[in-house]
Amino acid sequence: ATAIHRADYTAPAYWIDTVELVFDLDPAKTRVLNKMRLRRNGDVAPQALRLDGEELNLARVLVNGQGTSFKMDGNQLVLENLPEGHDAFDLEIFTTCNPAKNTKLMGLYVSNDSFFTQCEAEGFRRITYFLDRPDVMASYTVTLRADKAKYPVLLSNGNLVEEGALDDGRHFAKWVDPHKKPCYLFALVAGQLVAREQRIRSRAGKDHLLQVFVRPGDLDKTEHAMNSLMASVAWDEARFGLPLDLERFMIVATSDFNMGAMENKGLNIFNTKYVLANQATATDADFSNIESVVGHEYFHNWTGNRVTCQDWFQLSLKEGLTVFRDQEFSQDLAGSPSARAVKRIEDVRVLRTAQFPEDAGPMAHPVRPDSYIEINNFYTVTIYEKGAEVVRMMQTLVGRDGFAQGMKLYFERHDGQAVTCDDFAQAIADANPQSDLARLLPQFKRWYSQAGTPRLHASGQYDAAARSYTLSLTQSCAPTPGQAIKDPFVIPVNLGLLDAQGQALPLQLAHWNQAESGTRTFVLTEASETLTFVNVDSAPVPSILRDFSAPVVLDYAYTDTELLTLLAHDNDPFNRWEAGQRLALARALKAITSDSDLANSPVLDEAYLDAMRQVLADPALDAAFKELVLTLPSETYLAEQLDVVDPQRIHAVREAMRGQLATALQTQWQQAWEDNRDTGGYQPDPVSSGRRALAGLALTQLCVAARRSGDTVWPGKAFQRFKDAANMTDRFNALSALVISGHELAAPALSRFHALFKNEALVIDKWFSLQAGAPDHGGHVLPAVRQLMNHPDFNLRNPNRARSVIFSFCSANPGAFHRSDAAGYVFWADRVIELDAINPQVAARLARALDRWKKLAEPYRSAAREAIARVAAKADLSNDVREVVTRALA
Ligand code: HT7
Ligand code: ZN
Repeated sequence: ATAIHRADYTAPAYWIDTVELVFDLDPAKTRVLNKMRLRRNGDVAPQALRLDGEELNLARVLVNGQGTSFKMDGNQLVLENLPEGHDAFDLEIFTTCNPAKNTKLMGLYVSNDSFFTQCEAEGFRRITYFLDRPDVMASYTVTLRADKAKYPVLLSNGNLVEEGALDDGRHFAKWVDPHKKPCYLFALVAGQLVAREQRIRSRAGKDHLLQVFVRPGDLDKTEHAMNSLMASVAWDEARFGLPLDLERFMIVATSDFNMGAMENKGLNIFNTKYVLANQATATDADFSNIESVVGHEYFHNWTGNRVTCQDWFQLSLKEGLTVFRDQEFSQDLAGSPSARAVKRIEDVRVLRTAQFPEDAGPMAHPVRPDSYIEINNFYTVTIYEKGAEVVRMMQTLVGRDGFAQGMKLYFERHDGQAVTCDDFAQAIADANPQSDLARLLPQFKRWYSQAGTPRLHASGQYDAAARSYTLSLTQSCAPTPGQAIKDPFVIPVNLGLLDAQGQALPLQLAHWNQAESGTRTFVLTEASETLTFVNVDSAPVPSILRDFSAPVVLDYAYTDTELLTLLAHDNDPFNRWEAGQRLALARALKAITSDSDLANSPVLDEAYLDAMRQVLADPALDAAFKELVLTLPSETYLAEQLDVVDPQRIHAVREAMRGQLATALQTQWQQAWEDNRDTGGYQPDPVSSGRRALAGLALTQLCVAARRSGDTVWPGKAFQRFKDAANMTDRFNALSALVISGHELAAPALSRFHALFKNEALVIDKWFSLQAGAPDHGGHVLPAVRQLMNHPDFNLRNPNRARSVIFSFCSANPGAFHRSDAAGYVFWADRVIELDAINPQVAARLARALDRWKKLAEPYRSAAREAIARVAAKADLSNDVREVVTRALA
């Protein structure tokens, strides 16, 4: 396989204006008649038409109704004798494909006896021969024909213009999409489905039909998705003035899906995980994920669909921007400043535990990559989450209103076009000509071109005599593959100063004539800069990077006293939480890098424990925030702070910290449990879900403490709670408390849970995942995982199920996966190879579990390299897996 380079982009040699597709749907042999109207692109030198196709049987090619000569060049159909000149001509292609055999879940496939499509990024070529690239936008008319009893519902993009009966029990439906679109946004669905429907009227007075399609029996789990969709429509109109541009907007759920969801124009296709929820089967986290994924896909209707990407290197143009929009949507819906901060902390946690490692590993790439072998490997946390941070920094630099103006200009300029990240940044800057963004745009765009996480080193100096405070800021960024040297980034630094008692200090730079209160944004552009504040009455505690104003690692040698002040008093909730994490991190790192005996030398000291007691007991703090502060940094996050990683030591230290926190704060945990155990009638709002989260953590900690002391009361209470719980969040939290604390009641609770929910696939995924992700006691998890794979409910072909067992173990359970006997890595290699033959996209994601192998201590490092090399030695690997393992070994 060869790499594709961004610099090689050329415009298409032909345009496709209209596409008429007729599908005769049959699982084993679907016939596809594709009639296109094309014309040459006059801006490009005359050349042959090369159409992409994959796993298709070609039966007929006609040009203007006549047979024509053609040749195959690899997967491309090449037509050389096309009409000359610039007149449009008709091209008709007839192919067949086999959806029932399509285990890759790209193109047209069968799931639970229904037909679905997935065309992004390059799936349309598995349906028909086409110019499968995002800058070719066409008008689509689609006719679906199928057996009426088996496939009563026939859906495609746009408006239903005709339907009726055919011979032999078949029927048809004809759909016309009023909007031009790239083929990656094409979709069809056919099957036995039922819909929740809602009619809405927009602010502009237009009527729309919203529909959520699911399998019969699941309708009672669609209310939250529908509410989320209605909220999304209202939010995009209110915040950005972007209305729904379709008469009908449909969401369809399928249980076989490679990712979370897909924004096909007017016909979003979703993984069931991000649609189906009721209080008995879904947790608060599920409810919240559904809200953001429904929002995300809906927001693509403008950012991605109305304005799309020129080429796949621009993927973050739509994904980073749309993640930013869904994050803002969830924050706006959350309401209170504290609930907004909780959402921000959760988003930053994802960035730091998944994206920072990616940026430091073999797959590091800029937000706008320069090359790829397999585009499916670039649907990454860098494109999505770091891309969203880049958009967020733009908003910080131009202000919220300025950003809305920028969005308006972006759509005025580019509606209906396929554009680049430069076009987006230019529009935001041009709408704000006086802003720092406009002034610094070329330098700011280094965030798009340079990979790696910058480090921001800060140090402060207080001069009591001069009443001045100097803050020195220095930035650096380590080399990443193919980029040895980095130029300085534009880093917006949100800053506040506190006095030793935690009171906010006014900010006044030497050249300002008056002081400012609160948070100020300072824009760092040089490798090193100094800020000198005057009229500072006492030595300040700096609160740097408030609200995480840039995706960087902040390096400041905080003392414990400073951190305790920030934790107790900072009025930026993000930095309050951050101070607690830094306190825990310092203790964890000290214990990990020492060879102390954890049984005899406690990791946590009284100062830390007391600070946590105060947080737990503070009536002014929301439960959700307390839960975040009391949750220790993850093992993955701890590993990222170290040059050499011993996963077993990290696991042991974190478990010791958890145990100590459990025992030392028992009274406060009990109080937290009593105060929050009953949240009344179930509502998935931020306040009550925060209370359930804290009650859940308290119960786990009480069971952990009980395990240490031999007490049986709390495990008994957890078991009772597990049986009596009125919603899945409480039930699952109680079950997790038993599993995490390793209590013997976990086993009967797990079998009861399975029996109760055996017909609920998404709940059974949780059951698998909890066991595969459980803390390892004496190496028991890997054998348990092997047993789970033999369970009758396990199915490697179903991505959700594969993820619930294999990924939960290999990617989310480092303490169990990294075994000194290498058995975890052997298991990983076997599964990557096995999955690759079924679904390369899913296999390639699993292959990334060992991205950071070079940091591992021996014997892990050598064993991991051997496992990766074994995968790489396999001759017939997919491009997807080949690219990941080759980069890992480089
Ligand atoms: N834009 C969607 C991407 C996606 C996808 C990509 C590759 C293979 C399967 C896929 N399913 C969905 C998802 C999104 O970001 O909204
Ligand atoms: Zn997206």
